[in-house]
Amino acid sequence: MERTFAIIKPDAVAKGFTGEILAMIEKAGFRILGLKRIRLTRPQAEGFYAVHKARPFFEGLVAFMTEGPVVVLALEKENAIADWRTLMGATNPANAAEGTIRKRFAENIERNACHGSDAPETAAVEIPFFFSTSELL
Ligand code: FUP
Repeated sequence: MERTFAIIKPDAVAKGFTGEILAMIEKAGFRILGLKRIRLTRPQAEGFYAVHKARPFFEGLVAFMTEGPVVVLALEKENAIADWRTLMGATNPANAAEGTIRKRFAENIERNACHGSDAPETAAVEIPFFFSTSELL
């Protein structure tokens, strides 16, 4: 079993896609270990995306991620990291495959509906960023 970290981003939450995305997650065989609906603070968003700090899109990304509530999730499944990235689709929804979350729900490369860890080392940092061990059931 592998764990990954996911976010349903402010665009998708605001447009009322939380339920449909959670249904896609469960239908794809992920077990939801942890789930909360929160609004990221600026320090949280800056810390979470620290790896992108030097990128030109950083400020816009932080502004977007703090504009409204998100749903943070810890997911478990065999091959969870790769399978969740497949279900999300390409970062830019213009390149995302049919049936993926980003193809269905994302607006553009920035307002792209969801996040997923890109490697085991990333998941190992991102899950504890939002969940304590006792919140993972
Ligand atoms: P992903 O792993 O698919 O979420 O994509 P990246 O780690 O490459 O990018 C993280 C986030 O930065 C994206 F979800 C959206 C944002 N981003 C932009 O806003 N513009 C870009 O050109 C690239 C990424």
